[in-house]
Amino acid sequence: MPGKPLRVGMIGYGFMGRAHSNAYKQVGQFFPSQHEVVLQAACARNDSEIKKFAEQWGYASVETNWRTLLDRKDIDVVDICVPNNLHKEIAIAAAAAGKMILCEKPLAMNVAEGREMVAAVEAAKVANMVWYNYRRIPAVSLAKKLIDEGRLGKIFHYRAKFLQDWTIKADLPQGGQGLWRLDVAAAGSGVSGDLLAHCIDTALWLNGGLDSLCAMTETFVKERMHALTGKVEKVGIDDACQFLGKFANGSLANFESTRYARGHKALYTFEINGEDMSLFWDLHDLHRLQVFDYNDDSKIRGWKSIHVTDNSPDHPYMANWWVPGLAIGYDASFTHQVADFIQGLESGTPAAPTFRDALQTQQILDAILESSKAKAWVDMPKQ
Ligand code: SOE
Repeated sequence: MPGKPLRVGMIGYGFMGRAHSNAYKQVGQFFPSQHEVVLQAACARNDSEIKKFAEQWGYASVETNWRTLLDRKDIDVVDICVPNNLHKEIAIAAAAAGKMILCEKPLAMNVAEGREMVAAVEAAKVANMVWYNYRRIPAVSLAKKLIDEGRLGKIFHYRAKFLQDWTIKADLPQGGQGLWRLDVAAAGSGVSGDLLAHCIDTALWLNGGLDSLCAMTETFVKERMHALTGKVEKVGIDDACQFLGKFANGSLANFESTRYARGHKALYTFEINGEDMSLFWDLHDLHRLQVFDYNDDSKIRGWKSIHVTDNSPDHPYMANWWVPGLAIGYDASFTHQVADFIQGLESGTPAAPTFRDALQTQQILDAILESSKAKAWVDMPKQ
């Protein structure tokens, strides 16, 4: 029997539009629920591109104006997959129209915008979530389980990096399709909001809140041609970013993100060192969690590599996939996020990160830019 329809209105059609659409298509097959996801409409200004996208992914209709999409009675949930400078306006209007909202990360351009978005979804009482997908890679979710079971003991260090190398060329333009991430007016920030935001979201989830930080950012290429104006313009984003900090649990934070690490495409890694156990995870080897357990018999003690593919409840999400030993990939993290969102609707306990949860990441992102500018430590607001 078909479930209750959850009719999606997708706004945007870039890389993330594809990642999310793929998740909507997969979720019902692997995570059956009382809901049935329906790809109802895809929306973008470019009529021919959005028609192509809708046809490829199976959306039933297209719109070229997001306000028209929000007016439609046959849309239950809006997916905001557009540059960061459009998140706030669309989210606030979507909340007013009573739509549920799934918003691409980071939540907003800055904390002030993020607060308005939180207020809007909470006043309208609409379900909401931000696409911080890496929490839902089974090996990362297993790390959460081990931490929650208290196996690490006191945590001393949390180290995370997200390294890429795709903007090294100085003649790469800023702005426009795909390259809006280099344009501060569209993105709000550079690698801090685009890459480090993922590391921060995972860290807050695994290790709790951050009390203070001291950051350094750098813009290596100071001017780039702007694809929309055709003029060479100042680059306003951070090309690289590092910060030290202290978590509320007393552990020390060491974070780095860059698009100038030649040879690295999407090297997201984190390592957590506790009194009894250390954990290490690497996106390039995403189905493995490296574990060092000091409580192991000393004769066989050492780093072990857990292949997180057992279809038992011990390995999060894996019971819904194939048979033990067979890995799933990056795309599955989005499928898990939709599955959890639906479960949140059905159980009444909203899936995280909600807009309010993601505001905490936004506060850290703002503090990074503030600290770097002032060359000073910044205290985070008490949560
Ligand atoms: C940038 O290249 C990017 O696509 C980010 O925008 C995504 O959030 C990240 O998951 C992968 O890299």
